[in-house]
Amino acid sequence: MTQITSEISAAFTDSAYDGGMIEIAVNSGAWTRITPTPGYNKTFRWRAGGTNPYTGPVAGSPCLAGSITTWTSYNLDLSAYEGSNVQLRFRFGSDAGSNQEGWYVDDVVGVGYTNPTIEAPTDLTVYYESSTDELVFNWTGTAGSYQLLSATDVAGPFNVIEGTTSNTTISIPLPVGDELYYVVVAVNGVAISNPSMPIRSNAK
Ligand SMILES: [Ca+2]
Repeated sequence: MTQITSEISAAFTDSAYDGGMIEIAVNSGAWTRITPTPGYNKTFRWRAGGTNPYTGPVAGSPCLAGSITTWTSYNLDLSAYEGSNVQLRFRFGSDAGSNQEGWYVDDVVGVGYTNPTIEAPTDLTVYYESSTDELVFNWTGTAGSYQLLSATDVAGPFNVIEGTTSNTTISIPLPVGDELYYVVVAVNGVAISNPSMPIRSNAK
């Protein structure tokens, strides 16, 4: 959802001095412009006009600009990026002259996709290694990354990250204070599996 009020050219009605655009980076690559539906309504002015932004990095780029003063929905079709990790950013370009209200973006939601199902780790065990004064956790799983989480109650919430590993084992210092409960979750990007069965361990 977007609203915008920004400076446009009176003489060149397809052109803007200030405006917004959406960019995407695929698998941590370079930022490139992506076009929503409905599309951009103006182009950053670059052909003429004193100090206006014809030398800027967004020169000639399509943009949202002018006066869009009711909340308006824009859609981005991301189907071409299926299987990739993508980041989106909302980029505003402005010249040094007249300033107006600017660009508002709200209620950004992703729809129509499913996170990959990640198998929960199993067979979580723990023992105390006296030589290092550590708790050593082991589990079974096929994911590429795991987090060990703790809670003070067996029912959770398990919201303390004790460690992250690409292995199926991790060691942490024996905690001081109350004994804690632990679970392991498998992690893939922003997706997280269900937790393993919780396990309790001692503290000193
Ligand atoms: Ca301006």
